[in-house]
Amino acid sequence: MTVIGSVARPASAAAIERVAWAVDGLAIELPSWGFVNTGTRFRVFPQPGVPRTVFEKVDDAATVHRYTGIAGSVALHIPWDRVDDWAALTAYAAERGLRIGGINSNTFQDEDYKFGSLCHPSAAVRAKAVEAIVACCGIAAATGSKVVKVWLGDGTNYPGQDDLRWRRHRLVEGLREIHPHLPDGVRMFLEYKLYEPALYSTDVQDWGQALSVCRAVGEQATVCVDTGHHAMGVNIEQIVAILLAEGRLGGFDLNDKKYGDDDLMVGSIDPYQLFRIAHELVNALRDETDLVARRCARETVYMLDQCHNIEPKLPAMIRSVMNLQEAFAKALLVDREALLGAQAEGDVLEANRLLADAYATDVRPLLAELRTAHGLAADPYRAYLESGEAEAREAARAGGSAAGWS
Ligand code: RM4
Ligand code: MN
Repeated sequence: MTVIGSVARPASAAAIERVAWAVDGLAIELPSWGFVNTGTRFRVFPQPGVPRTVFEKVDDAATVHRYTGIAGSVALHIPWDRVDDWAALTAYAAERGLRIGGINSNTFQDEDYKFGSLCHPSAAVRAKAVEAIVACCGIAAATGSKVVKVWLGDGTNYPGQDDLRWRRHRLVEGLREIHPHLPDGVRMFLEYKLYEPALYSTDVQDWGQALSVCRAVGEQATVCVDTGHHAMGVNIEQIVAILLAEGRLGGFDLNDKKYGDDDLMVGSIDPYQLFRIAHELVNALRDETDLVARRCARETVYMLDQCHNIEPKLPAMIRSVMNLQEAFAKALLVDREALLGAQAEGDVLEANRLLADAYATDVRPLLAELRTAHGLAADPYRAYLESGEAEAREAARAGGSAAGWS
């Protein structure tokens, strides 16, 4: 019911039907590392109740899924989440309604990787990095994961430090070695980031570099868009549109930022940008004339890659899932027929109004009704806060050492 003043009226059935996909089709992946203690280089503020093991990370992800109903997979980071028995971890997740999502490789926290991993001048270090990512392919096979994610900290800090062109050759060569190890049906995601930890040049710096590398590497290589990994002012939705057109958008690492790679809750700083990104995805899903983009949009993975440094982590994850649902619900409300008409006629203002109006719609009552119809709490965030689960989680996890990024 939509409550306006004291008058309650049912939300229109047509509107509910249009946004239903945000509750029964959209799938969000949660990052195991989003539940652990994180901070900035200045300080990590530990929180009570933080997971101590990968099993407890899975428990937290399962809790977010239980409240939201659409967060049914959890991504792992290797070696942070390494276990001896992958079948047991996969079964543990499945008992809690979760699949194992992307296997994120980590070739940035070892002493040997000081000057890079796949792009390192030393062939021995490059071989070690290849082996680490090939091991992630094995973990994908053992857990039923469909994605091996490669994000590299590789780059240089000073002009002249290394040969930029040869670093690129080494990158392509390394990924080509890895590609045949991807199990059937598993894609490699190559994630770009403009800078950091390298401060002068980064080897996979932007979407164009990532796309051209993927093309050179093989059919299963696709680009991952981390929304926090762009320079200020970059038109991310256009990047998304281009990657969809090329059939090479693999997935997202979702978060929001004000300045750098801030890893704030998705949709918390610029919800209009998130809506514009969602619009490109929904537009591709509806486009019967561009089958490459449509198929790519269907397979796109929506993972959260966030750090909750000062805010409580589970409520922040729940809120993030809800922010995404709202962005997609608004995008689903865009009248595509009318938009195509306005575009064909060159009616700039009407085309823009159609987007702006959809964005301005308050979709929260529609989503609340849909959630209730699916047996979920109308407001998962409030429901979690009132459930007492946060307190129980803290009490159950007193003692031991909380997990972090190691
Ligand atoms: C990087 C990048 C990766 C994430 C690591 C922890 O900046 O966003 O996706 O796995 O951080
Ligand atoms: Mn990321």
